[in-house]
Amino acid sequence: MIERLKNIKEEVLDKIDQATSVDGLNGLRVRYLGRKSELMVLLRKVKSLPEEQRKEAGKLGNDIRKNIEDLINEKVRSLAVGVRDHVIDETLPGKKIQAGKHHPLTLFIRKIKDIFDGMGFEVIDGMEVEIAKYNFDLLNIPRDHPARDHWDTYYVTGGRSTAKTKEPGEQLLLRTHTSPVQLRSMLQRKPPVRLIAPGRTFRHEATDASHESQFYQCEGLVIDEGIKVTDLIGTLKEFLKNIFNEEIKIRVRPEYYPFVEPGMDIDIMCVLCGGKGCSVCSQRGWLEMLGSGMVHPTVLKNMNVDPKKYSGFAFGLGIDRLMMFYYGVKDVRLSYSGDLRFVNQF
Ligand code: FA5
Repeated sequence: MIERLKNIKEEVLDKIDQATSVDGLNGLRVRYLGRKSELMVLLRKVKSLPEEQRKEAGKLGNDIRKNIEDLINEKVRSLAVGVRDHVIDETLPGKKIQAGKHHPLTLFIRKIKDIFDGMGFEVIDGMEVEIAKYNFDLLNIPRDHPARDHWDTYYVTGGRSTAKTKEPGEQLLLRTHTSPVQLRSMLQRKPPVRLIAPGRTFRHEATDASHESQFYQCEGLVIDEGIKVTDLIGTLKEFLKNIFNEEIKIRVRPEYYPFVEPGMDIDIMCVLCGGKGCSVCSQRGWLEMLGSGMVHPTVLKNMNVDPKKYSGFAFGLGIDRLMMFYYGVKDVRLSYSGDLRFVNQF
């Protein structure tokens, strides 16, 4: 019996080695370990062997059975992994790869930068966490000035500021507009300057189709000898013509901003409704697009620029609203919804 058991072992090890499929291995399992298999029949006969052979044959038979079982299981596992990792079924349809998309605001800001770059403007960055001195005081809006009400401000307590010049007791805030960049840019420059600074701004206000509590502005600043209001209007018209590839109807309204004199708001005729009135323009037919004006002499002095020699204009363009016009987006809040169905359209 011992000889036969050893033969069975050799035979089955050979077959396991040659097996190439899980089905084949399961067949070997039935053939060599099944109730009616030769090995099992021999094992059942062990108890009738003479005493001196019984122990050796019983141990050998059980070891062989366990060995066969382990080897079959191991090979089944390795074949299954092989199927998962290495075998390619070329007839299966390919997996769809989700390509990333740029947000429409990113695309639009790039377009704005390109156009101003082409018009000879420098493009600079500002800080989102500012100090009150640059967001308000040096822009001719001292503490207690009623104009501060126009900008519903998120003040920041604790935390670290990106504003390196923070002095003790200085109030930190999320900038309410990009205008502080005017002052900061002039810390390192002398006229003539021609620059834009696109970036995020924050206001604590109720949201609707054209108002968000975070939105993008693009500050513009030009300072040189003999700069006039007509330069401001001409620059903005040229910019809009470049964006839309056509002449865009604008209207200029006097507006008060403490850091410019005279100050004005510039509206664009709503291209979504053709001036008839819709939800985006609040039924007015016009959409307020930017604030602007001639830099106030006090602000020029705060920039260390001599107002007797130089003059300048500044503007703060609402990027989100212009982007809405450009792409035909009806609600500014979609930009910040995180909804990929929105982003995937651009
Ligand atoms: C200002 O913020 C001034 N700093 C602009 C300025 C710069 C004036 C330089 C003079 C000289 P205003 O609050 O009007 O102005 O905002 C400017 C533009 O930002 C608006 O015309 C509008 O297009 C956009 N804007 C304002 N509030 C929101 C908002 N809640 N959501 C989306 N866009 C907004």
